Amino acid sequence: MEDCIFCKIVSGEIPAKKLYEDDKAIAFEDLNPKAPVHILIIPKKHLATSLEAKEEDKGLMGHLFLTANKLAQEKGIDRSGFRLVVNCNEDAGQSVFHLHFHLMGGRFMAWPPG
Ligand code: DGP
Repeated sequence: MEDCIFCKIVSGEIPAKKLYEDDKAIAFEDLNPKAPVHILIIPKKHLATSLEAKEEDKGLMGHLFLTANKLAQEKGIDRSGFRLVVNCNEDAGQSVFHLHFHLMGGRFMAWPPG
């Protein structure tokens, strides 16, 4: 989608520190990390928010989840623990309107989140 930062990362127009890529998804380091490990996992397909995921995207959603698990294991934060966050719309603080999972770990995280 035109004017979407994450679509531009998918196309290679904007550089990113990519950690994973396949035909459906990519993962890259967050530009402003909030934890020692802070990775964004995104579908290549443009979905502005998690609310746009439809029945046909069920497999894709599962794929993003399993990709997060794989990266958590690769980064060695699977045993210590990690958080997967999807911010949806304004109150949650979503700032980039292309669906993304934040994979965060490597430090203790308080609950509830602020
Ligand atoms: P959210 O607030 O949930 O929409 O998170 C958006 C995240 O995207 C935020 O943690 C910063 C990150 N981000 C924004 N622009 C870029 C970029 O151009 N490159 C990378 N790697 N991350 C970005």
